[in-house]
Amino acid sequence: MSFFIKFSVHLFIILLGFSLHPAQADDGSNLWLKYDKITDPGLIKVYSSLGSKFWISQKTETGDKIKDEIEKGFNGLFGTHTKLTDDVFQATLIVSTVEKLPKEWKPLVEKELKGKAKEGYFITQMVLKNSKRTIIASYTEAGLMYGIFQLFRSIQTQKIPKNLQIASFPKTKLRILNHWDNLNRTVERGYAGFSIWNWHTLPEDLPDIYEEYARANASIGINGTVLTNVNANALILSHEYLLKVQALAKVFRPFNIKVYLTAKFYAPMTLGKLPTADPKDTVVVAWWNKKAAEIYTIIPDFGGFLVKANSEGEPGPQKYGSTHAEGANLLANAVKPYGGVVIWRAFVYESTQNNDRATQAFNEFEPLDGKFSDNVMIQIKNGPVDFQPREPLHPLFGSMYKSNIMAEVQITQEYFGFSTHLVYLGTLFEEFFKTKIAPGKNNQTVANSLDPAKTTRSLSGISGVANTGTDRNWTGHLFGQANWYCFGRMAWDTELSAKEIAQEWIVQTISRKPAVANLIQKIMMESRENAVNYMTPLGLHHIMALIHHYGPAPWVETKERADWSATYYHKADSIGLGFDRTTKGSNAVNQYDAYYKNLYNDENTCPENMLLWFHHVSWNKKMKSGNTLWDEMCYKYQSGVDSLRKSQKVWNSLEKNIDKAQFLHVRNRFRIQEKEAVWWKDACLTYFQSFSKLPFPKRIELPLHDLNYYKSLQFKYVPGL
Ligand code: BDP
Repeated sequence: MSFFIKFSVHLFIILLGFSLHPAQADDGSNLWLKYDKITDPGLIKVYSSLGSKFWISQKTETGDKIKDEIEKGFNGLFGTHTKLTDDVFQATLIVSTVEKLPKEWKPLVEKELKGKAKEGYFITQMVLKNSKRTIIASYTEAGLMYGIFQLFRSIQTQKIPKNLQIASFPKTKLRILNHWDNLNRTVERGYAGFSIWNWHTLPEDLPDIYEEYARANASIGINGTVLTNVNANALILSHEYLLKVQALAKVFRPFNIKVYLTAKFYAPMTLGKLPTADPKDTVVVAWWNKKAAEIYTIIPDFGGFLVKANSEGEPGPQKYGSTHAEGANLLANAVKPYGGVVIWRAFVYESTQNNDRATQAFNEFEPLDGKFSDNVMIQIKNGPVDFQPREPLHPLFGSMYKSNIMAEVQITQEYFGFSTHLVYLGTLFEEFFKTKIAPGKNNQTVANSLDPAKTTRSLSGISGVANTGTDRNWTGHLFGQANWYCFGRMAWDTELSAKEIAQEWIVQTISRKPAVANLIQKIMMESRENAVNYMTPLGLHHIMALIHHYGPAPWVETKERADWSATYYHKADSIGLGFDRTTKGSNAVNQYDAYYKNLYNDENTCPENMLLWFHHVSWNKKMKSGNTLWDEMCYKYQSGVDSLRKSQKVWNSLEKNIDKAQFLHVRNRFRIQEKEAVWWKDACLTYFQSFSKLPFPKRIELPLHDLNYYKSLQFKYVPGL
C-alpha cells in the first residue's frame, strides 16, 4: 500500500469516526423526539424490521406527516431506511384508518376500537403469509399519528411485549395548552425567553419552530392551543391578526391541533367601536355573532374562545349587572353554529369583596350551575387560590355537576422557582387527578370527573399554562420539558403515574441506561416535595414577592389589594400562624363535601401538609412528630434544602454518563436552585421568628443574614411580569 493510499484510508477512518460520534452537544431543541440510535443488538433485531416496508392509508397532509415521522423514527433509532409500499399486503408496518383496512383485518381492530374515543388507536402484530406485520389502526388519522408516536415511545422505553398489543384512548376530549403570550412577544409568567409566535412576521413567514411545536404536542396527545394571554388584547380578533392566526392554524392542522383565542369582553367597544359591551344589548350580540362568522370563514376549525372575566381587573358581564353565565352564553351562542366552544374561567376574585379569596370562585359560580350553554366549559384551577406549591382541591370540582368543566394546571413554574428550579410537576398533577372529590358519597376522582365516559358531562378537558418560549431548549430548564411532556401524557391518560411518565421522558431525553435513568427519576420524583418544603411547607401559601413573584417575601403588605398581601394568607402573630378557614373562621371548609369539611375543620385531623391553609395554629402546637409547630416548620424548611442538596449531588455524580451540555446546564441551574432554596428558608424563618420569638432548633443551619437584609432585596429585571 502506498503511503498516499494508507494515509487516505486512515483519514477516512478518522472522518468516519467523527461522523459516527458527532461531538455535537445536546442543546435540548429536539425535546423528547431525539430518536437516538438504539445500540442494544437484541432490540435492533426485534424492532428494526418493523418498518422496512410500510403502507399508509391516508393520502393527506396528516398522512404525509406520519410518513415523515416513520422515516425519522426508524432512521434515528435503527439507522434503517424504511420504504413506502402501495401494496398493503407487502407491508411490514400498516398504518390505516379502520375504514381503509383490508376487510379481513377489520373485525380484529374494531373489537378494540368500537365505542371508544375516536382519537384512540390500536397497535397489534400478526403473522400473515409467514411474516410478521404490525398494524396501527384508528377511526381517525389523528389516532394514527398518536399511534406512531406511541410505537416509538414503546420501543425506546422497551415496553413492548413480544406480541405487541396496545390500545389507548384519551380519557378527556380537550387537551389544551394555554399560552399566556402577549402580542408584543412577552409572556406573562414566561421564563423561557419570548413568545414563539412572531406576530410581526406572520402570516407570511412560518419558521420551522411552528411545525416543531405542533409535532411535539401531537407526540404527547395535545389537541388544542390557546395562542394568547388570558389577560387579553382585543386586537387578536381583528381581521389583520386573524389572518396571522389562520397561518398558524394551517401549520397545526395536520397535527390535529386546533387553535383557540382569548376574547376580551370589551372587544365590541375597543375593536368594534360600540358604546357598550353589555351582553344584553342586541347590537353587542350581533357584533359577536358577526365576529364569530368572520373567524370561522378564516379558520373553519377554530376551537373557540377562552375568557377571563371580572377578575384581576379584566372586564366582564358583571359590569353590566349580568352574570358569568350570561356573559359566557353570549359568546357560546356566537360560536355554536360552527361547533365552537367557550372556555370560561372560574379564576375570579376581587379585592372589593371582603371575604376569603379562596371562597370567591365557588360563591360566584356554584349558584350558576346548570345555567351555562352546553358548549361552555368552566375552567377551574386545581386549587382555590392560585397554583400554589400545594393547595387543597378547588371546591368547585365537587359542585358543578350540571356544567361542563375543564381543569387548569400550571406548567410554567410561576410559584416553583421559575425555570431555574428543577421541579417535576408530575407528582402534583397526579395528586390532583387522583384526589377524590366527595369521598363521603362516592369514589369519584378528579380524573373521572373529566372523563366523559364516566360522567353525564358532554364536554370536558384539561388545560395547562404553557412553559414554552424562544430558549433553544424551549422551556428554559431542561427539566421544564418533562413538565410539558407529563402534562400532555396525563391529559391523555389521567391514570398514568408520574413515575412512569418520568421514566419515559428520561429514556427519550437523557439516558437509556437503567442505572442512570433510575437516579434521575428519583431526583424528579422528590423534587416537588423538596420545593414545597423549602418554600411553603405545612400549607403555607402565597408568600412570594409581589408582582413578579420571584423569591420569598412573607412580609408583603399592600394597601390597595389586601388579597395580594402575603400577610393576608399566613396571618402570623405572636400566638401562631395560618389562615383560619374553619367554620369559626372564613368557613371555606363549608364549600367541601362533608368528608373534607370534617377532616379539614378539625386541627387534629386536618392533614399536616395543609394545616396552615385551614387553621391558625399555635406556635407550640404538638405535631404528629412530637415537635412543636415552630420546630416542625424549621425542620421542614431545612429538609427541603438538605434533600435538594442530595439531589444536586446525585446529578453531579452523573457527569460521565450523560451528554455534557445537558449535564452542565442542569448542574448550573442546581447551583442557583440551591442558593435560592437557602434564601427561601432563611428569609421565611427569620421573618416568622419575629413573631414566634422562639429559638431555632438544633440541626437548623442558621440564616446567613438578618431580616432587614432579606426585606431590602429588590429585583427590577427578573422575568415573570
Ligand atoms: C396568576 C398569575 C397572573 C395570571 C393569573 C390568571 O399571577 O399573572 O394572570 O394567575 O390565571 O397565577 O389569570
